[in-house]
Amino acid sequence: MKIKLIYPKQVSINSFEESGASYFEMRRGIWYPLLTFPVLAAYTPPGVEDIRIIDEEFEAIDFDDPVDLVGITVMTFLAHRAYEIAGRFRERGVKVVLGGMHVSALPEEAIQHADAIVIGEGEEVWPNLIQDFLKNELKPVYKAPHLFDTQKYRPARLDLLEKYSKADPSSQQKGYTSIAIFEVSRGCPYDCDFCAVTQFYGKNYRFRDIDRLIQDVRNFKLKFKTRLIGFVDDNLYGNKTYFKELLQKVSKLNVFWSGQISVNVAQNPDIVKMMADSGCRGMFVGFESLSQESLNSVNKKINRVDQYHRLMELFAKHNIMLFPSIMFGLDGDGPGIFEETMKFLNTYSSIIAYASFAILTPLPGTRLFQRMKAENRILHYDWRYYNFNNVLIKPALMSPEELQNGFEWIIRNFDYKKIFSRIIGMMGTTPGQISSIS
Ligand code: B12
Ligand code: SF4
Repeated sequence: MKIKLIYPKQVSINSFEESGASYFEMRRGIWYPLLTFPVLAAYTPPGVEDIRIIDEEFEAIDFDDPVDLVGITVMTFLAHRAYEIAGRFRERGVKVVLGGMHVSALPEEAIQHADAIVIGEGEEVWPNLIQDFLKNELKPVYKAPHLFDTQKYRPARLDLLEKYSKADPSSQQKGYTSIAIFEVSRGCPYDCDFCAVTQFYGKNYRFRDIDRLIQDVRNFKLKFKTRLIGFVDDNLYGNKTYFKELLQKVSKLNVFWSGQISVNVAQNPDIVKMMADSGCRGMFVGFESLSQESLNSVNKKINRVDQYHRLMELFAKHNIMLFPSIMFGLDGDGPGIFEETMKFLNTYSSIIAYASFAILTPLPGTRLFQRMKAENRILHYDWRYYNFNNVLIKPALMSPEELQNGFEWIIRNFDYKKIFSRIIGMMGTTPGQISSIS
């Protein structure tokens, strides 16, 4: 049996992409992959001789390739392309399975484009789905019976992505800068209105057995000769005790690492120091807004604007670079928010490796979506625009044009040119050294 697992390509719909080109290239190009398919592949039962991952960003899909089953992951803004791909395979009788957050949020929509859909996490239903397929008894809907028990986590098949890994991270060659990504936990104890994570993975923070995780990293390090790793967790700071134990064990690995964390880590300077000591070189942090009123309006309760400077200073002290994530168009945002944000970022530009800017987007399945729909504020429902670059909600304190223009202004004027050198610098090493194991 031959299976293809496909990440659809982003077909952009941003009016100003040309002028903000470097920004969009950065957003797509240099990063790491999604762990979705390496994880799923680890749960594929015997009987499947050939399983391949195709990332359409890097490789054209061969629709004529003889294949028995196609799996596609669907993010909201990629749904249009995902359905197109599904349609092309189904035209010639190939069975297609769709999964991912968008499918779980809107199963009735997704099922129209697939032979089977998976609602929720895939680990437990995927083996059953394959068995059913082999018996010619594929069902239309597979729903995860409960949240996955992360203690049963299997090492992800990162080897399937090796073909897309850049030999030299600084080269212009297409591919992921690093495929050394790991998952420590699922879920988030917080519940921000705009976020799909808590709705999908639950408020219950579930974590992996740390020793097994450490073993996975060790094995990877030996096989792929790299010291640069990333954790894709939404919030590594979901459980303080667990996080401390993780840091203690990671510190023995002799790696450089990055991940995502919530602002409230600033309340605990000892932990920030431990992060640095264990090899942390960069963190993606959900600041979201410089307006407390805006943060409150989306239930981002853990963020306190008066802690932002403290966090910046702490990270600077420990030489941890920041990847702040900022959103515009929240209900407390007036036209002055763009300059205010730029001023804040410029104050700390020496420790900012990259900033991710977004326009508040009502992802289906979130509370924000329900509320905005009820208030009749959603401007349209074409998912192709749901890529965080377009105005989709009538803003409360400015016009949609002011919001779009302000967003474009900050992207054009924030300095992205030195990003790569900053990131390499952040790792305290040069590209050649990154791939040399110690
Ligand atoms: C790592 C990550 C990134 C990385 C890498 C992304 C990439 N290469 O595309 C970076 C930082 C670059 C990134 C960027 C963005 N991301 Co992102 N990202 C993630 C993150 C944190 C982890 C993804 C991951 O590996 N998860 C672990 C895997 C195992 O979980 P999973 O994908 O959900 O898969 C499981 C199930 O869903 C299911 N499943 C999924 N697909 C399929 C398919 C089949 C066939 C089957 C059977 C099962 C199945 O089975 C899997 C195992 O249980 C997620 C949040 C999250 N926790 O998932 C957000 C997330 C996926 N990102 C999101 C978004 C919106 C973006 C951006 C648009 C953000 C922005 N403002 O620009 C950009 C767009 C990037 C792009 N591709 O153009 C949203 C998507 C929401 C949605 N409804 O579509 C998420 C969910 C975060 C959120 N806050 O809501 N991202
Ligand atoms: S803290 Fe981050 S991951 Fe957690 S619910 Fe809020 S936005 Fe989502």
